[in-house]
Amino acid sequence: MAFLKLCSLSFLLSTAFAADTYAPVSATCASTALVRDASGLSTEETTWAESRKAIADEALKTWLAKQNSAWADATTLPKLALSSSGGGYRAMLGGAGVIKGFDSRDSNVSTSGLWQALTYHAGLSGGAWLVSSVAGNNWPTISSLVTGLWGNTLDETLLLAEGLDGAIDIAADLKAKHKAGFDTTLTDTWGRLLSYQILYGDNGGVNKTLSDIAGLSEYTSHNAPFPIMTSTGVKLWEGECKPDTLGTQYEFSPLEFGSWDSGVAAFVQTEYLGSSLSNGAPSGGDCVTGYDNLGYMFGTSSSLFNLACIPAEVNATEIGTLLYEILIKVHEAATSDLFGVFPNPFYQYTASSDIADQDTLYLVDGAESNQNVPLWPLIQPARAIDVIFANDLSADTDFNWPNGTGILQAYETAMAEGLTTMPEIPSIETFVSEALNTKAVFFGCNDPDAITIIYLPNFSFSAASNVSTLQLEYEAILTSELVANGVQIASNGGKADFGPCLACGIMQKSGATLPSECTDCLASYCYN
Ligand SMILES: *[C@@H]1O[C@H](CO)[C@@H](O)[C@H](O)[C@H]1NC(C)=O
Ligand SMILES: *[C@@H]1O[C@H](CO)[C@@H](O)[C@H](O)[C@H]1NC(C)=O
Ligand SMILES: *[C@@H]1O[C@H](CO)[C@@H](O)[C@H](O)[C@H]1NC(C)=O
Ligand SMILES: *[C@@H]1O[C@H](CO)[C@@H](O)[C@H](O)[C@H]1NC(C)=O
Ligand SMILES: *[C@@H]1O[C@H](CO)[C@@H](O)[C@H](O)[C@H]1NC(C)=O
Ligand SMILES: CC(=O)N[C@H]1CO[C@H](CO)[C@@H](O)[C@@H]1O
Repeated sequence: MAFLKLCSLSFLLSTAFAADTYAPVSATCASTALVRDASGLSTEETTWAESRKAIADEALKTWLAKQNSAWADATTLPKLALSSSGGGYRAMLGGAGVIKGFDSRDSNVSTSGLWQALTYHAGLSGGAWLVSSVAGNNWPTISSLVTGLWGNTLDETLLLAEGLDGAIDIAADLKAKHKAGFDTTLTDTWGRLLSYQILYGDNGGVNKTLSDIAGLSEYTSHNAPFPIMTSTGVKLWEGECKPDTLGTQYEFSPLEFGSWDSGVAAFVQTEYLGSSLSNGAPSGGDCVTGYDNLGYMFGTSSSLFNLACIPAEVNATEIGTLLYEILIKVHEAATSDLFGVFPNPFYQYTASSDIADQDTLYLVDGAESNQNVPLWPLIQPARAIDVIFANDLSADTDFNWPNGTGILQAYETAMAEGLTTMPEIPSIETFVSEALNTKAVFFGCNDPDAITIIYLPNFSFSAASNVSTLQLEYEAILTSELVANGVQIASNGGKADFGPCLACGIMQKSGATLPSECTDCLASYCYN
């Protein structure tokens, strides 16, 4: 009897705890400027990235020396980044395999050690789940995530992840956010459910925020790459429900949320998202913290509900019905349910001409602008990145393989906006006819002004890795197989020349004199 009472008491307490931690809370504003123009990097990011690069350089030197002793004395080392594409769990797990194949703590293939040499890691949609699971859990190895978390949590469908109790807790979370005066949408429900699979911690890591990552030990010791997620803006106020290929691209990191694109061209401190601001200053005294719940942020990066445009149509899908069953406990269906909503931090902000009149921003999956490989944050000149590993696990073709669309769109948008850091990317026809989507290919080797993109597409080296984006249930064995296949994607199927040639491709961007062995291999790996 007493035991039962204790149980129900602790259940009630944990429910109350969950609700309290999901709702944003009032907090004193930072004394520093909350909003700034997108005229360069923030001081915090600049300082952090410099410290990170120094550590990454040492790791890169170690890796290079293993490829060719000629690199032992390399001095000018390029800045490296990884981009993890969207594509649901297929992308999360295949992308995880690529991290594993790069991580010297976790594999012993030709590319092992490159994870330690990265300064940035961007992810979108399924890739944002990956970035969040890795960074939000303080950068454990992929193997430990598979055994400690994903192997169990992906085994059940998302819809049943926590059974009825989970749904009750989630409704309580949403109600608390609603009661605190914030709109709640399907993205809240989606992010909360996914969090049980992606984050460690009570109630699906409910108390984790994106800005908290800046306080984790691996971050403060500059031991891991800087995490960024992307999302696309929708001008709902103009009657738009889906963005086009030039939709505003937002990025969010532990430090900042905003966009480089003209019309927004500003960033706000992530920790204070949700605050009521006008022209960059608090308009109501106090600020708000906790709006940047990590699940809500990766939920926003993977929020596709707007594709149906109408709540009733979303409710007619299997996942939509489940999410609405929870959301309807909070409020009646509304069009804003189909978006990740954010009180506009750039309200009345001079630089943000396209959105300065709006009190709310509506954000959706980063791939809705067609850039399923998140390159946009990484090709910004301010970040001065030299080499990007672009891991493409898109399902472009009828059989769920990539066909180059994601990186070609990044190139076309970069051209349209005058960004010359993006190397030339060939047409889809060329991608397919020259099978560029089935193996590692280097783009931009011979263009000194452009970044070199090391394209690492999905290929079924050891598993049928073209699992549908809509598959929401992964048996533990499939999870392991997709990760193992990702290791093969990282190392180009274990081809013997890959490590040494990758070293040539990377070092070519530093302007170093290349050893003679590089000539032939670059001719075979470089597209242009
Ligand atoms: C990695 O593999 C190489 C070659 O197979 C071997 O010489 C080396 O000892 C291995 N390193 C580790 C850490 O297992
Ligand atoms: C979240 O809660 C756990 C206990 O469940 C605690 O250990 C951790 O420090 C909390 N994290 C944050 C960021 O508040
Ligand atoms: C969703 O559909 C179900 C079944 O048709 C219906 O009972 C429910 O009221 C709908 N919910 C919303 C929010 O439209
Ligand atoms: C390439 O992928 C896009 C979707 O991303 C698709 O619309 C197009 O039909 C595909 N083309 C080929 C030739 O596979
Ligand atoms: C995976 O690809 C193979 C060969 O390209 C194809 O036969 C199969 O139908 C695809 N599976 C899915 C789920 O798309
Ligand atoms: C685009 C594409 O289909 N790429 C390849 C992915 O891997 C499978 C299996 O090896 C190939 O059949 C596809 O051609």
